[in-house]
Amino acid sequence: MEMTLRWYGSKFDTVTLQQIRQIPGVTGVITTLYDTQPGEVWSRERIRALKDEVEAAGLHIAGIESVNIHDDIKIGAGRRDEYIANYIQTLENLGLEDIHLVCYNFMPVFDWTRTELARVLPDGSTALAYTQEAVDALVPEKMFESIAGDMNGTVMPGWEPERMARVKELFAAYKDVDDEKLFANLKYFLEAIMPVCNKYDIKMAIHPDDPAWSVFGLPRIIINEENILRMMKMVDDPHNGVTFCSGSYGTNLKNDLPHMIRSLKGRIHFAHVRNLKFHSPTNFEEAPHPSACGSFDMYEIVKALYDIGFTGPIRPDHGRSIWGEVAMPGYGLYDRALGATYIEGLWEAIEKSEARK
Ligand code: DNO
Repeated sequence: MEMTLRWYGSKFDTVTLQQIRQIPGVTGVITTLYDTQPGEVWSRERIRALKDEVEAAGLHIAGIESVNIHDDIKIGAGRRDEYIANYIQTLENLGLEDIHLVCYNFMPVFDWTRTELARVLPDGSTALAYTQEAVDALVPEKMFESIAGDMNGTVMPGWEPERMARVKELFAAYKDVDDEKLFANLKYFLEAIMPVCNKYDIKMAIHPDDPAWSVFGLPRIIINEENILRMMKMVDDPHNGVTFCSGSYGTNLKNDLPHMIRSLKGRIHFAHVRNLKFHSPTNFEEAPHPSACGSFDMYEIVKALYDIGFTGPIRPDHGRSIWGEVAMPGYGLYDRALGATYIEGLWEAIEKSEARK
């Protein structure tokens, strides 16, 4: 595995490449062109400039998170073929710049959903949190408004204000899309892009829906082992793979995370490793990474990744806000840095004990 950190680019991130470079063991960043819109072609020049900036700081681009998918592709209407052609062009440009991993999601309307961005924990730190009760009490148009005050002036992924202003319109556009239609549209998209992925060895890594169930009645398909295996089979190409995100699949306590990892051997291209603490099955917060702080056995998760021979990038996922840091919720420096070294510690211990057997 390679330890990495997500970085949104110097214009958008409160964390610098120089800071990331000083986290022990971190050699790469997972980044994006954050100011591009879904459906747009990423130019080679902009990709190269991003690459040069990262490399000048002594790091490298380990992958892209995300190249977002235009809603027309998910809905299967409008200008979908044009947007798929643009996506293919972006993949080609990434391939030509020697970038071989792309994380994306296929969630309708909202990307990840949290109902609190700054829940105060007993130690005084704050974390992102979710309760189903809070979602049930909201109309979708108010979702953004209800959390916008805690964004610390940042633009959060999937929660861009321009997008949120169109929520009503987007809901209407998805009204005939159910799970089956969404699966079919995903298949159509994947079949179209596999040739360029094969040509440039680009691993596509779909991010799970977070939380891993339907919100506001919208279809959500990347939620459990059965669906993800169905997706792998429907376009059976090693470049059609997944981002294994423990914090997203883990929202549904029925998901056996180590078991899922083992069943996806060879198809996990990227891993997001984080812990959650549950107060009830529908009320949880994003806990510090160590097992002792949350509900997951992080050793078992990392061990499963080790056992399947995972060699891709891992990143610690959302961190709490600690030590007075003001950053994009979930994406500050300090708690993610602690997460990175903790995961590295687990990995080293597993590697050495396995070698001594
Ligand atoms: C949230 C992230 C998601 C993820 C996208 C991938 O922090 O995990 O926004 O990047 O769903 O496309």
